[in-house]
Amino acid sequence: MNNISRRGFLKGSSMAAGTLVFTSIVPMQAMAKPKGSGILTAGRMGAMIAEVKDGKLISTKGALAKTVPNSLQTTGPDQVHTNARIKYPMVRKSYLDNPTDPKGMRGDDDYVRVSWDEAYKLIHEQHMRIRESNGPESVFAGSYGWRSSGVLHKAQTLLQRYMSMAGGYSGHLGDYSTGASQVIMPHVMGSIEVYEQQTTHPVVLEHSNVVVLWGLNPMNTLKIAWSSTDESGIEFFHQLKKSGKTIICIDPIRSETIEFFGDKAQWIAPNPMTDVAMMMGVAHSLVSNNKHDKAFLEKYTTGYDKFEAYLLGKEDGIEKTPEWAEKITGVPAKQMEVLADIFSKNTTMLMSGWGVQRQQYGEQRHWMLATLASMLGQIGQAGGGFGLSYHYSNGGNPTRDAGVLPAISSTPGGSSSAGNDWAVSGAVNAFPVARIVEALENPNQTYQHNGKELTFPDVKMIWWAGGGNFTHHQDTNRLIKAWQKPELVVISEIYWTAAAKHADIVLPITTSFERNDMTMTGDYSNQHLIPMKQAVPPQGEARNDFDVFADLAELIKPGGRDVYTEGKTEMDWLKGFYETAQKGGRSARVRMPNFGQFWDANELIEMKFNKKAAQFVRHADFRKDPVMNPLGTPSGKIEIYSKTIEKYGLDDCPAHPTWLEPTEWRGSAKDDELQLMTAHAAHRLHSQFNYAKLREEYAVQNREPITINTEDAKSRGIKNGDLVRAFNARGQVLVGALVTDGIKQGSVCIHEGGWPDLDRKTGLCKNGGANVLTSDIPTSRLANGCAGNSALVKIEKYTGDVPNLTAFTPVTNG
Ligand SMILES: Nc1nc2c(c(=O)[nH]1)N[C@H]1C(S)=C(S)[C@@H](COP(=O)(O)OP(=O)(O)OC[C@H]3O[C@@H](n4cnc5c(=O)[nH]c(N)nc54)[C@H](O)[C@@H]3O)O[C@H]1N2
Ligand SMILES: Nc1nc2c(c(=O)[nH]1)N[C@H]1C(S)=C(S)[C@@H](COP(=O)(O)OP(=O)(O)OC[C@H]3O[C@@H](n4cnc5c(=O)[nH]c(N)nc54)[C@H](O)[C@@H]3O)O[C@H]1N2
Ligand SMILES: [Mo]
Repeated sequence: MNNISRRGFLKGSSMAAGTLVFTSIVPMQAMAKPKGSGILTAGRMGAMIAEVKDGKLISTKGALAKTVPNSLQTTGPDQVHTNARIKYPMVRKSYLDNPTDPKGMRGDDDYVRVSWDEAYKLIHEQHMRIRESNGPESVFAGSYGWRSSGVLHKAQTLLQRYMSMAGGYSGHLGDYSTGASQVIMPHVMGSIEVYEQQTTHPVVLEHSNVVVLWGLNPMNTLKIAWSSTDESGIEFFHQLKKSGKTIICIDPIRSETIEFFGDKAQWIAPNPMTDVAMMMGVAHSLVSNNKHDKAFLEKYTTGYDKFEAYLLGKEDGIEKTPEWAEKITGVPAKQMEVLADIFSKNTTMLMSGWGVQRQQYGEQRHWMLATLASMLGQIGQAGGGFGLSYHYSNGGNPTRDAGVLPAISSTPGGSSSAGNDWAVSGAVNAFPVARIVEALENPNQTYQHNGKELTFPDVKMIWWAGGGNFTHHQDTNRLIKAWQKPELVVISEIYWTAAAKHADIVLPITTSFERNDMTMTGDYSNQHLIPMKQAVPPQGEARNDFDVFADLAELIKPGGRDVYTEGKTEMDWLKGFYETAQKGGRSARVRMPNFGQFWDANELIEMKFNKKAAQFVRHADFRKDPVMNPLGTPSGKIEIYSKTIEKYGLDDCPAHPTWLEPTEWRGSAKDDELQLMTAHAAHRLHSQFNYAKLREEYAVQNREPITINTEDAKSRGIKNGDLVRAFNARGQVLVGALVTDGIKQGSVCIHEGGWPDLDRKTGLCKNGGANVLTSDIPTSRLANGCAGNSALVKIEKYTGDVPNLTAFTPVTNG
């Protein structure tokens, strides 16, 4: 299935860097000594030094020099030694009693400890029974999530590798992060934009006069990267702060980033979900003052005339003036006029994050941003235009000349012609990842996706490895109901998460500190190659995902293990990956030491800076010559009006950027409802580390905090530090009040990622999991993206008995 891979862009971006001609003697690439002494390893949060004493991991610290500390780098000991870990394979009691017709509810049963062999046997028998009677489509292995980094121990890929040997599976399309934008942007720009190299940091620092942070919080979100952070992004924003440039932050919350900029930036707080109206207010002001770049629009875009007719009210009778936008956004009209003036007079870089598109009608946000940038005429110009990945994986850090690591593939041998007689088959069906509950509720039903009619599979078995679907998915209570539908749910996990507590079979998995692996840093930069060395032995009976699936492959048919592992051990695989990187590096004049030398040195490799790549300007080629370098859209130009989308005939995604009034937003709020935002947390990676000591940095009375505007708190008799009940028709959560003027009145925020901890009697989530309250709607039928940032809630001071938190209590031998 054509799934967008987060690592797919690596190929493209290293090409963009250009390859130098191999000339004379190539010097050995620098091996860099990490800071401090200990074992060099890495995670999403960067290179780390691990300290071990008496067989225990006692500390992890960042291994690269930095200006701003990264709290997530300290979580190693908690990750390994927390009481929340799964120690042995466990089976839900009623399931073990009768696997073909179990009694009871998932999430409401005891667990029984079993041996690994018993667990394997049970899984194998039931998996094969379900597969034989219902076909490969009935087995969902689309298992999404932020499993630990590394090129070998990739939980989802390893699961798919096993499922492909078993005859195929149902998978997923897209992701939760950019579901809307990665589908709309190819129609508009011919590329997904969200996972692509940005105009570089040095170019922005040299050429941009105005930098706009339109809904991004990089000081939080750059603490991690998909592979591992190269830590350049936070340094870039540090330099930007000192640069004296005009910095404008548009966010309903005075985020950590806005706090960080202090008086060096201006904060504008629109109502959540209204950015399209705000951009239209700015666009209208450009047109009425004749400041839009007509030559650019003519040469590089198509359909602007239709959009302008809409903007000026010729289509629907409503002129999208700044005054019109003020009523929707709560931003003064004058301010939008000032922005139009500033943007058009200066080299302006419009950066945008992704929270704005994780909302109902999320497709419109970046389409309108690209339209506004087109009207400013600076796309493809040094320091101008727009960028959708400055807040993520260090977009903008120049791409290095590098030896790049490959990774294990989802089918043995890398393709279906693997030279063995196994029926190797990939995903036989795939649905948009955030539609999982809709899929469970509507087996064999058709639905619209990106102009196609697709059919949901009839899912009978689910295996989740390396994802936290009970925290990441919207409307937890609806999920719990739908979760009862399959005949078997298997979870491979490190911790007793809510998902594990709602599974039939639970398998204990190692953390990345308990195995050997490797990673690049930076996603776009390939700045370093880091050994991820094992620091401590596997804890309890935990096993590596790799070994679990290799064992199960042997049960499919004798010899299966060798097909799965290709006859290689962990270290054999790593040596092979390294040698591929080494070989690839040679063509870019990068020389790397031999594997043994590299591995023993306990040092990382810093790849070679490329001056040309450091001057990369996104869409510069297109700007230079749009005929020779057309965009990948049907017209080859930026499509402000899309005839393709017109043909789809969707009410919820018209053919040009449109202000569509959401179902749940401030404008539809009744009584004293408030709009809920669910931004990503500073001291967590989604649900990961929610149990860790870092919790003390943010928890209020040991619950997730809810950020409430001072006026909204006052009118409800809520004080800072109070326990609060937040609720709507979908559910209720217990949270702790953080009262501040740093959030737009009428809005509250509970960060995504708090582990659901539902009280069985009252249904109250005792930990404050945001998704208990969010609505499980698609962004639109174009992209079917996650719209977790769209919900109304009420809040009140909590006066009932205070329940004990059980979110992190492990299930013990029942
Ligand atoms: N309301 C709302 N909801 C959201 C969002 C939002 O903004 N608002 N954001 C969405 C976004 S962008 C995303 S990406 C998702 C994130 O959702 P996920 O990526 O699912 O979240 P994580 O908490 O990172 O889950 C990773 C899980 O994998 C486990 N794990 C780690 N390493 C390994 C391993 O090696 N093997 C195995 N088997 N397991 C491992 C961890 O213990 C953890 O439980 O959430 C989405 N949900
Ligand atoms: N520390 C940490 N870093 C992470 C993650 C994490 O969980 N923790 N998750 C990673 C992942 S998977 C992803 S996808 C990215 C997420 O990156 P994003 O999706 O960009 O992150 P969010 O925190 O959801 O939103 C960014 C900012 O947008 C603001 N915002 C929300 N709604 C609106 C709106 O309607 N209008 C405007 N103007 N602003 C709005 C929020 O207040 C927030 O400050 O981050 C990655 N980095
Ligand atoms: Mo994400």
